[in-house]
Amino acid sequence: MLNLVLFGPPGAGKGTQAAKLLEKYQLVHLSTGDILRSELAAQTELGLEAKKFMEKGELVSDAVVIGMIEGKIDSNTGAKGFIFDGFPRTTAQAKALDKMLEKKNSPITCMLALEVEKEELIKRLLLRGKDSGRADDQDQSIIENRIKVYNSETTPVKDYYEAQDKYQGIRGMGSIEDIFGRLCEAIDNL
Ligand code: B4P
Repeated sequence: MLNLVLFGPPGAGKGTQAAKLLEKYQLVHLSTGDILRSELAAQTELGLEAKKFMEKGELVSDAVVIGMIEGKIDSNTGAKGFIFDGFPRTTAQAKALDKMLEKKNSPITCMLALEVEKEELIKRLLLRGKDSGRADDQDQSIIENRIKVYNSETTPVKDYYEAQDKYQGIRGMGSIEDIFGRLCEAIDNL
């Protein structure tokens, strides 16, 4: 199985590149951001609880996100592999994911981390906020908070995979096609 963690700050292009990668490599895409937004749209209890955090640019609790992902992994028994997008975002989530995959005998193959400068992240997210209707993309102070939370709570996840010799940094600046090419090259060389 090919199990990839697509990593990077908000606006790095994770969702954008995941959509292209899953088509090419026939993987199942698990985006915790997308799952949480669909829970919110359906006004479930989980979605309404998550909303309080998402609208401030804070992380939703580990227990909620881990439970959600576990359910999705279990319901995709025939998958050739997974692209984890926006997850794990804390070291506790990374440890929980390792445990879930251990049970299936198919560990994370690699973490691919998109590296993008802060000014570019803010520019991309504000642009998306104009037409997506996503509240967390429309306010620069919420975007700045998401980047701050990423730097304090999420960057340690990089060290976690680096210690397992599974980390690869990928330049995330430039055109979507160029970045896709860099990701495919890294995957094909695994
Ligand atoms: P996410 O949905 O993961 O949102 P994101 O970090 O903003 O990244 P996304 O993947 O959507 O954007 P992308 O970079 O592709 O999280 C939202 C919230 O959910 C979090 O703040 C948190 O509250 C909660 N959450 C999610 N997962 C969680 C977890 N595991 N634990 C706890 N809480 C969690 O794209 C951004 C924009 O850039 C797009 O408009 C795209 O078109 C554009 N773009 C992409 N590549 C480009 C390029 N090369 N050039 C120009 N524009 C580009």
